[in-house]
Amino acid sequence: MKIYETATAPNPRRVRMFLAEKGLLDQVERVEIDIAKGENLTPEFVARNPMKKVPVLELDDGTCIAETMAICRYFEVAYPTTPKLLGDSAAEQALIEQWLRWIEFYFFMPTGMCFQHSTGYFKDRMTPYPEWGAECGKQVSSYFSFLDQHLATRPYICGEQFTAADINAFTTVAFARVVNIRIQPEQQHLQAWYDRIKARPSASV
Ligand SMILES: N[C@@H](CCC(=O)N[C@@H](CS)C(=O)NCC(=O)O)C(=O)O
Repeated sequence: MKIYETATAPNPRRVRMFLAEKGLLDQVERVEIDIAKGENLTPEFVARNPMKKVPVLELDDGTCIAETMAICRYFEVAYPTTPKLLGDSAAEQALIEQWLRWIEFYFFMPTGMCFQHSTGYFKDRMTPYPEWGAECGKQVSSYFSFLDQHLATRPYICGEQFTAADINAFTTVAFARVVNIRIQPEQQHLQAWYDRIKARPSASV
Protein backbone atom coordinates (compact mmCIF):
# COMPACT_ATOMS: atom_id res chain seq x y z
CA MET A 1 0.00 0.00 0.00
CA LYS A 2 1.14 3.54 -0.72
CA ILE A 3 0.05 6.88 0.69
CA TYR A 4 0.59 9.93 -1.47
CA GLU A 5 0.98 12.74 1.01
CA THR A 6 2.74 15.97 1.93
CA ALA A 7 4.71 16.01 5.16
CA THR A 8 3.80 19.59 6.10
CA ALA A 9 0.10 19.52 5.16
CA PRO A 10 -2.62 19.03 7.80
CA ASN A 11 -4.84 16.42 6.10
CA PRO A 12 -2.01 13.94 5.54
CA ARG A 13 -0.97 14.56 9.14
CA ARG A 14 -4.43 13.44 10.28
CA VAL A 15 -3.93 10.13 8.46
CA ARG A 16 -0.39 9.66 9.81
CA MET A 17 -1.58 10.23 13.39
CA PHE A 18 -4.47 7.83 12.85
CA LEU A 19 -2.10 5.14 11.52
CA ALA A 20 0.39 5.73 14.33
CA GLU A 21 -2.34 5.31 16.96
CA LYS A 22 -3.22 1.99 15.34
CA GLY A 23 0.42 0.89 15.03
CA LEU A 24 0.03 0.66 11.25
CA LEU A 25 2.50 3.28 10.00
CA ASP A 26 4.87 0.59 8.72
CA GLN A 27 2.11 -0.98 6.62
CA VAL A 28 2.24 1.88 4.11
CA GLU A 29 4.92 3.29 1.85
CA ARG A 30 4.87 7.10 1.93
CA VAL A 31 5.24 8.99 -1.34
CA GLU A 32 5.93 12.71 -0.88
CA ILE A 33 3.98 15.06 -3.15
CA ASP A 34 5.15 18.68 -3.26
CA ILE A 35 1.83 20.55 -3.44
CA ALA A 36 3.56 23.97 -3.47
CA LYS A 37 5.24 22.94 -6.74
CA GLY A 38 1.94 21.58 -8.08
CA GLU A 39 2.90 17.88 -8.09
CA ASN A 40 -0.75 17.19 -7.20
CA LEU A 41 -1.83 18.75 -10.49
CA THR A 42 0.02 16.37 -12.82
CA PRO A 43 -1.94 13.90 -15.01
CA GLU A 44 -0.45 10.96 -13.03
CA PHE A 45 -1.71 12.37 -9.75
CA VAL A 46 -5.10 13.44 -11.14
CA ALA A 47 -5.59 9.85 -12.35
CA ARG A 48 -5.36 8.80 -8.68
CA ASN A 49 -7.49 11.66 -7.34
CA PRO A 50 -9.42 13.87 -9.76
CA MET A 51 -9.96 16.37 -6.91
CA LYS A 52 -6.15 16.98 -6.99
CA LYS A 53 -5.68 16.77 -3.22
CA VAL A 54 -3.53 14.78 -0.81
CA PRO A 55 -3.73 12.36 0.89
CA VAL A 56 -4.48 9.44 -1.42
CA LEU A 57 -4.23 5.80 -0.36
CA GLU A 58 -3.35 3.35 -3.15
CA LEU A 59 -4.09 -0.27 -2.34
CA ASP A 60 -1.93 -3.10 -3.73
CA ASP A 61 -4.58 -3.86 -6.38
CA GLY A 62 -4.36 -0.24 -7.62
CA THR A 63 -7.59 0.98 -6.00
CA CYS A 64 -7.16 4.64 -5.01
CA ILE A 65 -9.01 6.10 -2.02
CA ALA A 66 -9.00 9.86 -1.46
CA GLU A 67 -10.47 11.92 1.41
CA THR A 68 -8.82 11.78 4.82
CA MET A 69 -11.73 10.24 6.70
CA ALA A 70 -12.44 7.69 3.95
CA ILE A 71 -8.82 6.55 4.26
CA CYS A 72 -9.07 6.41 8.06
CA ARG A 73 -12.30 4.39 7.81
CA TYR A 74 -10.57 1.92 5.49
CA PHE A 75 -7.95 1.20 8.17
CA GLU A 76 -10.53 1.09 10.99
CA VAL A 77 -12.47 -1.65 9.16
CA ALA A 78 -9.56 -3.49 7.51
CA TYR A 79 -7.63 -3.85 10.80
CA PRO A 80 -10.35 -4.64 13.37
CA THR A 81 -7.95 -5.74 16.11
CA THR A 82 -6.21 -2.34 16.29
CA PRO A 83 -7.41 0.35 18.75
CA LYS A 84 -10.78 1.70 17.64
CA LEU A 85 -10.74 5.42 16.89
CA LEU A 86 -14.17 5.73 15.27
CA GLY A 87 -16.21 4.16 18.05
CA ASP A 88 -17.76 0.83 18.88
CA SER A 89 -21.47 1.03 19.68
CA ALA A 90 -23.96 2.70 17.33
CA ALA A 91 -24.21 5.73 19.63
CA GLU A 92 -20.42 6.05 19.96
CA GLN A 93 -19.93 5.87 16.21
CA ALA A 94 -22.67 8.45 15.61
CA LEU A 95 -21.35 10.88 18.21
CA ILE A 96 -17.80 10.64 16.89
CA GLU A 97 -19.16 11.22 13.37
CA GLN A 98 -21.06 14.27 14.62
CA TRP A 99 -17.85 15.71 16.07
CA LEU A 100 -15.82 14.86 12.98
CA ARG A 101 -18.29 16.79 10.87
CA TRP A 102 -18.45 19.75 13.28
CA ILE A 103 -14.67 19.94 13.37
CA GLU A 104 -14.34 19.54 9.61
CA PHE A 105 -17.00 22.10 8.62
CA TYR A 106 -16.77 24.72 11.36
CA PHE A 107 -13.10 24.50 12.36
CA PHE A 108 -10.84 22.86 9.80
CA MET A 109 -12.46 24.42 6.72
CA PRO A 110 -12.30 28.02 8.03
CA THR A 111 -8.69 27.42 9.08
CA GLY A 112 -7.85 26.19 5.58
CA MET A 113 -9.73 29.11 4.00
CA CYS A 114 -8.00 31.60 6.31
CA PHE A 115 -4.64 30.11 5.28
CA GLN A 116 -5.40 30.06 1.55
CA HIS A 117 -7.03 33.49 1.38
CA SER A 118 -4.75 35.42 3.72
CA THR A 119 -1.39 33.98 2.57
CA GLY A 120 -2.08 33.46 -1.15
CA TYR A 121 -0.19 30.14 -0.87
CA PHE A 122 -2.11 28.68 -3.84
CA LYS A 123 -2.44 31.91 -5.83
CA ASP A 124 -1.16 30.05 -8.90
CA ARG A 125 -4.41 28.01 -8.88
CA MET A 126 -7.03 30.16 -7.10
CA THR A 127 -7.89 33.80 -6.44
CA PRO A 128 -7.28 34.74 -2.80
CA TYR A 129 -9.75 37.14 -1.11
CA PRO A 130 -7.98 38.50 2.00
CA GLU A 131 -11.24 39.79 3.53
CA TRP A 132 -12.71 36.28 3.35
CA GLY A 133 -9.50 34.99 4.94
CA ALA A 134 -9.93 37.46 7.83
CA GLU A 135 -13.58 36.48 8.31
CA CYS A 136 -12.64 32.79 8.41
CA GLY A 137 -9.92 33.60 10.96
CA LYS A 138 -12.62 35.03 13.27
CA GLN A 139 -14.58 31.78 13.02
CA VAL A 140 -11.43 29.83 13.92
CA SER A 141 -10.82 32.00 16.99
CA SER A 142 -14.39 31.50 18.22
CA TYR A 143 -14.02 27.75 17.75
CA PHE A 144 -10.97 27.85 20.03
CA SER A 145 -13.20 29.39 22.74
CA PHE A 146 -15.95 26.84 22.09
CA LEU A 147 -13.49 23.93 22.44
CA ASP A 148 -12.02 25.47 25.60
CA GLN A 149 -15.47 25.43 27.23
CA HIS A 150 -16.26 21.95 25.93
CA LEU A 151 -13.03 20.52 27.32
CA ALA A 152 -13.62 22.02 30.77
CA THR A 153 -15.62 18.92 31.78
CA ARG A 154 -14.05 16.03 29.80
CA PRO A 155 -10.51 14.90 28.97
CA TYR A 156 -11.18 14.24 25.27
CA ILE A 157 -13.50 15.72 22.65
CA CYS A 158 -15.96 12.81 22.81
CA GLY A 159 -15.66 12.18 26.56
CA GLU A 160 -13.41 9.70 28.33
CA GLN A 161 -11.87 8.07 25.24
CA PHE A 162 -9.31 9.40 22.78
CA THR A 163 -10.85 9.24 19.27
CA ALA A 164 -10.30 10.44 15.71
CA ALA A 165 -12.12 13.64 16.73
CA ASP A 166 -9.13 14.49 18.95
CA ILE A 167 -6.78 13.90 16.03
CA ASN A 168 -8.77 16.20 13.78
CA ALA A 169 -9.15 18.96 16.35
CA PHE A 170 -5.49 18.70 17.45
CA THR A 171 -4.11 18.90 13.91
CA THR A 172 -6.37 21.89 13.23
CA VAL A 173 -5.21 23.77 16.34
CA ALA A 174 -1.60 23.06 15.30
CA PHE A 175 -2.27 24.17 11.70
CA ALA A 176 -3.86 27.43 12.88
CA ARG A 177 -0.42 28.60 14.03
CA VAL A 178 0.48 29.26 10.37
CA VAL A 179 -2.16 32.01 10.37
CA ASN A 180 -1.06 33.18 13.80
CA ILE A 181 -4.10 31.88 15.68
CA ARG A 182 -2.94 30.33 18.93
CA ILE A 183 -4.39 29.06 22.18
CA GLN A 184 -4.89 32.10 24.42
CA PRO A 185 -3.41 32.15 27.96
CA GLU A 186 -6.91 32.06 29.49
CA GLN A 187 -7.93 28.96 27.46
CA GLN A 188 -6.50 26.60 30.02
CA HIS A 189 -8.77 23.62 29.29
CA LEU A 190 -7.91 23.73 25.61
CA GLN A 191 -4.22 24.09 26.45
CA ALA A 192 -4.29 21.13 28.87
CA TRP A 193 -6.03 18.97 26.25
CA TYR A 194 -3.56 20.11 23.56
CA ASP A 195 -0.59 19.23 25.80
CA ARG A 196 -2.16 15.84 26.56
CA ILE A 197 -2.52 14.99 22.86
CA LYS A 198 0.90 16.43 21.99
CA ALA A 199 2.51 14.07 24.49
CA ARG A 200 1.22 11.03 22.53
CA PRO A 201 3.90 9.48 20.27
CA SER A 202 1.46 9.78 17.32
CA ALA A 203 1.67 13.59 17.52
CA SER A 204 5.30 13.50 16.37
CA VAL A 205 4.89 11.47 13.16
N1 LIG B 1 -11.41 16.93 1.81
C1 LIG B 1 -10.05 16.53 1.57
C2 LIG B 1 -9.18 17.76 1.57
C3 LIG B 1 -7.76 17.46 1.11
C4 LIG B 1 -6.93 18.74 0.97
O1 LIG B 1 -7.46 19.86 0.92
N2 LIG B 1 -5.61 18.56 0.90
C5 LIG B 1 -4.71 19.69 0.72
C6 LIG B 1 -3.49 19.51 1.63
S1 LIG B 1 -3.94 19.53 3.36
C7 LIG B 1 -4.21 19.72 -0.71
O2 LIG B 1 -3.96 18.68 -1.29
N3 LIG B 1 -4.05 20.92 -1.30
C8 LIG B 1 -3.49 21.06 -2.60
C9 LIG B 1 -4.25 22.04 -3.47
O3 LIG B 1 -5.30 22.56 -3.02
O4 LIG B 1 -3.78 22.28 -4.59
C10 LIG B 1 -9.60 15.50 2.63
O5 LIG B 1 -10.24 15.43 3.68
O6 LIG B 1 -8.64 14.76 2.42
